Amino acid sequence: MRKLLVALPIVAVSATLATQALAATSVKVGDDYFVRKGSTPTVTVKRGTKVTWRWAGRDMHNVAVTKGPVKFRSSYKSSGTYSKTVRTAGTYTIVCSIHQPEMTMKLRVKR
Ligand SMILES: [Cu+2]
Repeated sequence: MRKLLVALPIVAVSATLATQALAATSVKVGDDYFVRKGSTPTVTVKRGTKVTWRWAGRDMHNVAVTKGPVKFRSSYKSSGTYSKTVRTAGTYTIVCSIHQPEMTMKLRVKR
């Protein structure tokens, strides 16, 4: 009985870590683009994915949903990351408020 009580919490923690590791993706925040320079990129993820935007340039940018089932936005900054776990399926139009409409991306969240 004593062994069982100790073992259960460890199993629960491992399962949580495995789920988080699988459902995560990274999006580059450049000067002045998301993912890559050129045409508007589409990033497709499954519902429940933790999306992390990583600032890679030198200029100030933010991440702001202008159209989509849920609105969210980061602060303005020139380095670091912003993460959002997306739980609602649909297509999100995301811009940098300073450099839109050039700096735009689509985030497609599948069921
Ligand atoms: Cu910007």
